Amino acid sequence: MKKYPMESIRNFALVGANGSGKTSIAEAMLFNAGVTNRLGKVEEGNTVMDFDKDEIEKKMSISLSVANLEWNKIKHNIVDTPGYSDFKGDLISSLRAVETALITINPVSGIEVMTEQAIKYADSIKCCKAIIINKIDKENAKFNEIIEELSNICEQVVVPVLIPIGLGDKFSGVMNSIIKKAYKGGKEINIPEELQQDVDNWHEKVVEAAAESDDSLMEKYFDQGSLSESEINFGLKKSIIQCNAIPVFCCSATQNIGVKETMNLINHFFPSPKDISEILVTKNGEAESINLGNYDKKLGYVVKSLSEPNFGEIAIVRMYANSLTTGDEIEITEKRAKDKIGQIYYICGRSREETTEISAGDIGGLVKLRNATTSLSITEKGEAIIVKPISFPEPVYWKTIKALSQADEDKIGAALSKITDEDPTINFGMNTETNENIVSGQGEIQIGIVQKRLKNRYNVATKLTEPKIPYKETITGKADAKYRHKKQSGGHGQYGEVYIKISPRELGTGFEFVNSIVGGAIPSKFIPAVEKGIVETMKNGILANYPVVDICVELYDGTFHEVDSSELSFKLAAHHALKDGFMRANPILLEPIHKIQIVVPTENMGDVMGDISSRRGKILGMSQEDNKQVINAEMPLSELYSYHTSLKSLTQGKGYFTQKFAYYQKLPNDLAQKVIEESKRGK
Ligand SMILES: Nc1nc2c(ncn2[C@@H]2O[C@H](COP(=O)(O)OP(=O)(O)O)[C@@H](O)[C@H]2O)c(=O)[nH]1
Ligand SMILES: [Mg+2]
Repeated sequence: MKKYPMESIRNFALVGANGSGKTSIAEAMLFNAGVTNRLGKVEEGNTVMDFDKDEIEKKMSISLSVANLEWNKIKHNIVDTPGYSDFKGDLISSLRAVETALITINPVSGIEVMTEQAIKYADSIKCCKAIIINKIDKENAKFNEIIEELSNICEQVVVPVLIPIGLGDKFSGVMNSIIKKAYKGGKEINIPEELQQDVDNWHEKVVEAAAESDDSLMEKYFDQGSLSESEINFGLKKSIIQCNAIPVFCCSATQNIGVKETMNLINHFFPSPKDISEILVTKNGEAESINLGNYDKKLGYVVKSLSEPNFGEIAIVRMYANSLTTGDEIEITEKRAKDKIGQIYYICGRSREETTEISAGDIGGLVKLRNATTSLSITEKGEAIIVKPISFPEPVYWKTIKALSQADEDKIGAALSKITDEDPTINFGMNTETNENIVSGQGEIQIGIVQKRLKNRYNVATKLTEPKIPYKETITGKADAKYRHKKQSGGHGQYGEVYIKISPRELGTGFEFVNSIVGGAIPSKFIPAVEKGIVETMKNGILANYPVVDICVELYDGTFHEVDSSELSFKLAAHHALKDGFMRANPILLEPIHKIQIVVPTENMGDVMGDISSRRGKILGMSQEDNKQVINAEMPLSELYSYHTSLKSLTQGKGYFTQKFAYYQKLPNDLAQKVIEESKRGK
């Protein structure tokens, strides 16, 4: 397999909304480069990138995949990503592995949620951007309107460099605004008269963007009103690399119009790994930037790890500095764990080609590594560097997961830990308060796929149910209580008596035990048993079997018996005294409240606000951002569990939210009554 120097590599990720044609564009590129000899179709399930069984069945990408091709001596590493917000973990991960985000737009639906999120994530890690407006052959496709919309939402200057000749069924070719030339069927043609003005206008824009990248170009542009072709090329590329300009292309992936011209422009204008030598890292926990040119250790990043029985275990890796070779010893920074490099491959969809190294700047696959899982960094021992760190979003969707057959219950943990290794946005763990296994993530589709994979890969059938709420119990009043535990059964008896005062503490401050016994009313050796009796009773709950929190128990008196008193007797006395006193001290249930931030299109505001209040939510503030509203609110967890589904349906999929636990608060009496009754029934 051929090795490419850094300057001959272009790494880019196809990102953007579902159905905008990312997989189809990759397919057309691979076909044009001769990697495939026919143009696969997503609907027919024969594309290079959507090779997974679930992807073929659903006719959409659900996991990122990579492919490579050579175009005019330049190697393109293409990362195709899923466009559903449920899989935004893959979007985030892919952008950390490439120099350029190629954001795909469907010109009929315009700027969608995932388009904006892709732009935002790319900006947050200073990933260069380019945009491709696909599906120009579709009825009602727009171009100029999309450019205008993009100019409004992007911080950078948006410069159309490939402009469509005709829209919808009249789409027949493209024009290059840099060199002012038109192409149809791969051949140069004259620019159609009616489009001459457009090309001239866009050309002006390109020249301005190029001039702005460099002082000397700017001067020349002011003096002479124009720049030479090589100056434009130099300036525009610099602007793109500095994240000051976003070039826009257009195409029809399925008709393969504009794709070759796009590939030419990728060669010319996308940065090579050599062009971006400064990258952000954290080293020993501190944020810093390093210059890869001077960095003499191995540095890489695991874009995605896959463990599919039919496909094997493979980690897709982007090398940033130096090359990885078979036999190398590496360290996975986040786990501080060692691994040894075995076989190395270049990956193209489902197929692989064996090689001996992944050189700096390139992307390849490593097999049988134990620790190299999605989003982790590869370093040398003791380096402790994390590449382009970014946090993955908190879950917005939760389910309790249970094996259908009790025998499989033990298998769930190991199988899920493999599945969650592939996607850091999926979480799995036991909620020790409710004793349930909870799987959580970014949405229904993602968790549905998890369930499917458990069945297909590990043969574990499961059921998903709504998780229980981890309520807690506390009191709002004070009470005095005493209890004498006395038992005489033949020989040795049991005896212990305690007097306690219980009072509420501020929420969140925990439990306090005060021993104010004086004069040996209870011998000190039995005091720990009293506290233990209290703590155990609190753990199991009194009102409705939820743990008791934030109370103070003062042990102030008691009696004992020389022979019959024992630790057990005092534990039992404490248990009964607490139960009795607690019920007389105005017990209440507490429920978890989460802070949420919701982003919705302005036209859905009314419905969304109504829904928040019907979910006992509280609005904390609102602000307008472009054509959207950002709502800060609080919502009880019991209502949050179903919120993802509801918000999606209220906003036709356009609304989204993030959330975080905030605090516990009193559950209203009517609801508390229901919970108490349910708990009694469950007993
Ligand atoms: N008419 C037309 N359809 C397209 C084009 N590109 C993709 N499609 C279709 O749009 C659908 C979604 O495409 P896909 O590549 O899966 O989009 P992705 O979700 O962004 O990967 C598929 O049915 C494609 O055949 C295009 O340029 N023109
Ligand atoms: Mg796709």
